[in-house]
Amino acid sequence: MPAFLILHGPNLNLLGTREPEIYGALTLDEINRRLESLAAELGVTVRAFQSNSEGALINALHEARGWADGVVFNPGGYTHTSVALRDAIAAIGLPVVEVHLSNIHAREAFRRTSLLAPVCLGSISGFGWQSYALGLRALAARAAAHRTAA
Ligand code: CA2
Repeated sequence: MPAFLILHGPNLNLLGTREPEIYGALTLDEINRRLESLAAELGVTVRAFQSNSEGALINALHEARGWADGVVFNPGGYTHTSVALRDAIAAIGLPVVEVHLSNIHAREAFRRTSLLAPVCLGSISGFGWQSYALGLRALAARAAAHRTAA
């Protein structure tokens, strides 16, 4: 069964406590539970991990090479700054879908640039927690198509 890492970056542990008008009212645990239900529907498995540390996110991406078929990644503020995360995504050779709760193109100018998007399979932004769901659906469909082709 295809397995996917759901990776959450800095400050996303605070979801549900502040700024619900931008990031929605769900907590990170609630989002993870919804993604687990969706995974069961899609016939895939997911493991979720959140860190506020760039190094821990890089380690999680490296470790995913050993077990995951792809990654749904909300890099948070590191989206706009991290060459190290970009290098990690490029290095692991797994399909990574960049997701954002808010529409990063409709916010401050500094959020409109993603250093990571060019090395990701695709990017989904602006659909709240459904951005993660759409990313997971895309990876599950891709894995199914690759299995059929093999
Ligand atoms: O829209 C997204 O998902 C972001 O990745 C969220 C990041 C932001 O820096 C990106 O530009 C877009 C910020 C996450 C902060 O999350 C909070 C949640 C609740 C309260 C405060 C911050």
